[in-house]
Amino acid sequence: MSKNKKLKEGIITEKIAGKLEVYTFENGKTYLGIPRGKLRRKVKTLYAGDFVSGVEIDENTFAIEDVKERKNLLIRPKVANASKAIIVQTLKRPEFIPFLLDSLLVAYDYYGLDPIIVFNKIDILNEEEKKELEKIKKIYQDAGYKVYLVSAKERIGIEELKKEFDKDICILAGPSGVGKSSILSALTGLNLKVQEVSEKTERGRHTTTGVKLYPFGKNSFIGDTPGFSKIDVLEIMDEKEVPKHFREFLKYKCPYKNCTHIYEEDCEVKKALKRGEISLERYKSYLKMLKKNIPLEEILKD
Ligand SMILES: Nc1nc2c(ncn2[C@@H]2O[C@H](COP(=O)(O)OP(=O)(O)OP(=O)(O)O)[C@@H](O)[C@H]2O)c(=O)[nH]1
Ligand SMILES: [Mg+2]
Ligand SMILES: [Zn+2]
Repeated sequence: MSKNKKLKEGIITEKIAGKLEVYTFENGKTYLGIPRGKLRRKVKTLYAGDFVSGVEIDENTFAIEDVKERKNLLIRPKVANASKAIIVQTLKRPEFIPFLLDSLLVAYDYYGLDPIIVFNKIDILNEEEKKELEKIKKIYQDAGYKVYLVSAKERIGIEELKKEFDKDICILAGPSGVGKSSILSALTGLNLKVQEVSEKTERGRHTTTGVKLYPFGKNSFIGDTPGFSKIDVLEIMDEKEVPKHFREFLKYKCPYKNCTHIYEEDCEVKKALKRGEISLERYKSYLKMLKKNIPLEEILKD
């Protein structure tokens, strides 16, 4: 690096086919980022969300000299240093899958992100479905999570949701077709690419193909991310970690230090489950995450 050039601070906002986009904080300009050989030997790969420093080579190119140590690196979606995850779901189109939401809540909590739940597309629900969604909302609120019901299309609840994007990097995550890009467009006024959910399968079409961070407010970013429909928490953490990230379990003190809340007698979580204080659906997700093929009746007996 030439000695007379001052290092500039920036952040990787996008990575497409190995090409990095760098946003510089000084002037909010974006460049094609080229990591120096020295840096490439230090860290194998850079991801969206990585804080970097380097020099402007020309109007379009930025040589990346260094990268800050990461606070975290999510696998799904692949993004570094996120502080908050806004998990987007729909009751229908596509159909709500509690197990996926529950797995995401565990995974993001484990990474130290603050997970928030958003149900989008409330404009397409009939009265009965609205009631069903209210019940689901209550389950998650009682478990200890914030839940928003919104419509990106009708701009319902978007202003309230805006207040949640108050950290340096907030990401929108969830299955394909739930409206992550649509919510981002509604929040920012940008016009991102969106696509109809398939009528036949009721699934999204994976319209967003990579993570992209958009500047939002003062030095904060919202990440649009590709949809995904599977996550295995045991690929991320040890099975002993899983119960620590079911927020409603933490309210109960079991007599055993590392209670699995499955096999132990006198388990306070199981007692709460029997009393109806913990949702059966959530507990079913817990067993499934741990790949325990135990029928609920077995747990609830006596
Ligand atoms: N009725 C209704 N449709 C919506 C709403 N939000 C999004 N959509 C539609 O849902 C479809 C999918 O929206 P996207 O924003 O592309 O969904 P996505 O989550 O970004 O999907 P991927 O990029 O594939 O992960 C589009 O046809 C949107 O117009 C909403 O609030 N109401
Ligand atoms: Mg999208
Ligand atoms: Zn227990």
